[in-house]
Amino acid sequence: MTLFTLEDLGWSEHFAQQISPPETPARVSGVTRNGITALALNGTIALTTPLPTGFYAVGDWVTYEGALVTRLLERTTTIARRAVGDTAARQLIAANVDHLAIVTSCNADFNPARLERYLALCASAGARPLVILTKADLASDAAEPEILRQMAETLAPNVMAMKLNAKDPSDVARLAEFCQKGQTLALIGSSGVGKTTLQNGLTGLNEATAAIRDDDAKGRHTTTARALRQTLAGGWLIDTPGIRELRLSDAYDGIEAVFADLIALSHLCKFSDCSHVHEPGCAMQKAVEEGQLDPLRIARWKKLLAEDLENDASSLRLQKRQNRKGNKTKKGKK
Ligand SMILES: Nc1nc2c(ncn2[C@@H]2O[C@H](COP(=O)(O)OP(=O)(O)OP(=O)(O)O)[C@@H](O)[C@H]2O)c(=O)[nH]1
Ligand SMILES: [Mg+2]
Repeated sequence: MTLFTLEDLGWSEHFAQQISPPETPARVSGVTRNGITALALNGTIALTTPLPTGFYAVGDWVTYEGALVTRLLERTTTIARRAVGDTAARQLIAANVDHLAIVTSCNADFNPARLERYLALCASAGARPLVILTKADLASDAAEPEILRQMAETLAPNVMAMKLNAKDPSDVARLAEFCQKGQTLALIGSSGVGKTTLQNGLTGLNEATAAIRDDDAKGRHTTTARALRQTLAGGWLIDTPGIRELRLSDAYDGIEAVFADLIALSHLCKFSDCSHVHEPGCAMQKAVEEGQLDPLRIARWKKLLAEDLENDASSLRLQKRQNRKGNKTKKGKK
């Protein structure tokens, strides 16, 4: 019995041109250390992989034969971050996502620097960003959610921000247009902001959610695995575990896209190597003086650029270390 068509699963020309008969595609719906689950035309299948499973992301398209993955198809978008710990490795979060919903709540979680970081990740992945401000119903000042929503829309070009109550079905229905047939929406953000609450509203599932802690309003990291689920609107949703601290990986393009306003201003500075601190003729300082630009935005941009440089340096160090190890192994074999 056929449960899905490839189009139902989000298949498109981009993937069709990568395979030829008799290859059979399936879409990755879950990844564990030991294997992956995928959605095929007749339902969910368990697959083993020739590569470590960390090479696959929820949302990926693969081809398979029997119970073995034969090929990973080139992605349209890759949502990835720098792995936790002292490593330059990239950790995959999701793949082939059309819209990335950056979820934050109208409480202490709202933080422009954090949102810019997520927006840079989204831009470097090539996905379309959405900022979702949950818990609008809990705001102590009724005007605050709208103020935060408008602020979120100023943090990068072409960002749409929505404020809502994730527990209210009519509010959640506003997100259905981003996860209709063939469309994939991923939810990302800190723990406790309401990602799974949104997922449950959009899919009709009843996955565990948990109240945030009373003392610091932080979440309890209730969701522990990424999963691809079908929405009531006929599309796909990827819920993800809460992120403690997002570190960007290889995100220079994304940072440039988010801070396009500052880059445009920097071209107007008198000196091409202006540091935007004290030089005469600095267009950024002028914009600050005229009240057109928040000086904190400049500071946040510089911080992300510095972090990106440091990431490049540590990736290079990692690469060199791996090359040295490789050379030693080769020598040992002689
Ligand atoms: N009043 C209200 N409560 C909400 C809203 N969104 C989420 N909550 C509550 O906030 C708590 C955390 O929600 P979850 O959906 O578990 O959060 P999460 O982002 O999935 O958290 P992790 O899985 O830990 O990453 C739950 O008690 C939800 O009921 C909202 O918009 N309004
Ligand atoms: Mg959750």
